[in-house]
Amino acid sequence: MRSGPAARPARAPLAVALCVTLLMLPPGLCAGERRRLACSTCRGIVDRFNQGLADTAKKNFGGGNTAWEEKTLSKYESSEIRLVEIIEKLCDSSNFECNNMVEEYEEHIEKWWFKLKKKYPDLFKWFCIETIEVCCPAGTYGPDCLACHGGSERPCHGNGHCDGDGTRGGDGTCSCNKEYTGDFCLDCSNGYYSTLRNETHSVCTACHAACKTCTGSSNKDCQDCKEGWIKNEEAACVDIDECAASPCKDHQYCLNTDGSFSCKACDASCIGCTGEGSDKCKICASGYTKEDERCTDIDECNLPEKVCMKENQDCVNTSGSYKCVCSEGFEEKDGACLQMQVKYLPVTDDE
Ligand SMILES: [Ca+2]
Repeated sequence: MRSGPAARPARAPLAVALCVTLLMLPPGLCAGERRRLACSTCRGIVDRFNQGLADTAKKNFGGGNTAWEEKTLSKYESSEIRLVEIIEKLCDSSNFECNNMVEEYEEHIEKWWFKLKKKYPDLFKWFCIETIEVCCPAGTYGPDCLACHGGSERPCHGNGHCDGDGTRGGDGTCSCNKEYTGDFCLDCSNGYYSTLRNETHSVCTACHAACKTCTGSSNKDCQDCKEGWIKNEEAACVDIDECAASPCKDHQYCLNTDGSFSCKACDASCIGCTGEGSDKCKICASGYTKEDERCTDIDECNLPEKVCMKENQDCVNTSGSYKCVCSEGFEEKDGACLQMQVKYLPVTDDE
């Protein structure tokens, strides 16, 4: 079951909003949208009514089963009190359309409650479709509830959505699911092929990833190859190895993928590379040297020749380089490492 008044027709919510708010628009333009909205409002009301029935049933059938209680309850069951309780909760106070509809047709709801609900237990059908005529039976559309394209039994042959289905709006045309196309959603879209087709049913199945269009499931059944694929000697669509043409930049390596390729950055230790990682460098970047087929960081601080020459200076090795920093207790001043001036902070009471 659909929940609450939010259950609007999926199509054109913006158009609905525009038509509801911009009343200066030509009325003809919005009539269809207004009719869709009216049905969705009515459906929301019936949903809330049924919710109200369930809520009041729970509330009042909790106790024992003495004769007195049964009599009182059965009286409550069809009482005006219960109806009023339910009607009060049919619309959120901010829902103008809903409150309007309930106010306009409250007498009908009362008549159904007191006289007709035994004979017509389906409130949606009685109220929304047959009495105030804002909805249509499923599979039909428009002011006169005509059958959707493909018939009211299985609109759009079960492969799409009928415009205005179940409302007094729309034009009954089909919006097909992505696998299907055509006025009746019987034909297969590009990238799909037919696995079943008879008078009433059509089933389309996805082609192989290599095909743009196809007649079967394998890459040999392609009519046209998708971009990034090419026909081989056996007339099968196979991946193009774009990397063979070296399409990437100097600091990148090429990664071939099915139907495509990508350029990825080389490791920081490389100048040029053939793949991911420091073992795929063409040449090692400065600060790195080849060790066990890998470009490995040079520890400049451990070289026989000292690299940090100044007095009171330490060497710190970094990836691909090194830094010279002043030793602990020394600070840099005018390019030299000088003893730090220790400042004594005034001691406060808090500490
Ligand atoms: Ca490729």
